[in-house]
Amino acid sequence: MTVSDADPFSDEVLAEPGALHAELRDAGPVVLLRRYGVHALARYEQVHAALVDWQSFASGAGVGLSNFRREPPWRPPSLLLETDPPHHDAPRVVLERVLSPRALRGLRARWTADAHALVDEVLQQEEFDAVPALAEAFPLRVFPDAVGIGEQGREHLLPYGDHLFNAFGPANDLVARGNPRRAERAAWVDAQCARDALRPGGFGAAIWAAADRGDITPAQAPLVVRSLLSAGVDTTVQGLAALLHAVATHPAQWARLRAEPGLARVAFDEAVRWASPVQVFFRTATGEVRIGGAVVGDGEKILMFLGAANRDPRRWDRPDEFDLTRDPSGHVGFGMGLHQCVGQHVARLEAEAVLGALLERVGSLDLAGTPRRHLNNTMRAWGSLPLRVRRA
Ligand code: OVV
Repeated sequence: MTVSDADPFSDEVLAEPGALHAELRDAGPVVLLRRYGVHALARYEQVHAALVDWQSFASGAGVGLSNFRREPPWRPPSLLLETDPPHHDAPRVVLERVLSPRALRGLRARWTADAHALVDEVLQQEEFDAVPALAEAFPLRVFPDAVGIGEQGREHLLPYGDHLFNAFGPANDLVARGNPRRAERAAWVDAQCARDALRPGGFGAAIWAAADRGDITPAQAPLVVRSLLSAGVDTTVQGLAALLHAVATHPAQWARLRAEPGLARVAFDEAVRWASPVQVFFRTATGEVRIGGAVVGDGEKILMFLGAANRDPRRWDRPDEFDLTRDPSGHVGFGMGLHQCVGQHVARLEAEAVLGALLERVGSLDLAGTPRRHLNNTMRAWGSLPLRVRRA
């Protein structure tokens, strides 16, 4: 089996992972990362195959580097992300219903109006940093209200998510920096998940209503709410940031969108493919698992490079181009199979609202300075994205 001494979680690789991704894809269908003692998949074919084979590639021992069979998780495991069938299924069905396109219908008009209001505020200036001003501001304006949590303490949401996504990786500096406040932030998040903390009419209340019907137990309900607060903020922030970066650096694609605003949804999915805001997740082998002629032993961790799969030239033509004429469906930026992102309709609705409002108001947009990465062990993120806009 091919072996690599590379560290995918070093600052250098996190900032610019493309070269390592190409190296790992070309090295073979599976590569042993000696530094961490894990097997890595970087080609689309093997990443896709692992994602859809939950029997061989389990999530129940955690989807980070840490193996819950050998060390205790830093927080009670997610009932969605860090479980396998059959335990996974009841919470999944409940959340699928709560976040279904049908259940979201009532939000579209309000979120579109909210996006227009935000974009009008932001466009008071010709230059602004699109990370705080749009990518963070919009999800924070609409999503906590949609879940139904209180106003106090919302500043914990982004750092909680940032630490959570760091904690899927190795215990490096990024994790160490989040550790001092992680208990405080986790306690705040957990408190928001209680029945009494959640306003009627929101996603949180809908989850508790499912517990009242017996679809999940009352003990499961707060953990399902926690999944919304864990997975629903940083991911949409960075999905939006990826989309804004993509259109700001591809003027021809922006012009195409202006001519055909109905392409907004494709633009978001192509941005998720192109940038892969969630770069990696792990699985754990259940028994001996064959991958491309190699055998991975029982209980061993397997690192899936979603971002590398989404740019694998074996699967995509001109993979490094952000191109609205391609069909990005089949990308693994939302995962695939049983655990595929349950919140993707929420993410798409947010992105459509923001991009739609921008397309109505903005003639051209360009980078106004050098964008800055925000390093995270799991997410490919922007910390700053200076934009210059001209109104339509
Ligand atoms: C996909 C994802 C990321 C982070 C947390 C969770 C899910 C969760 O279910 O808590």
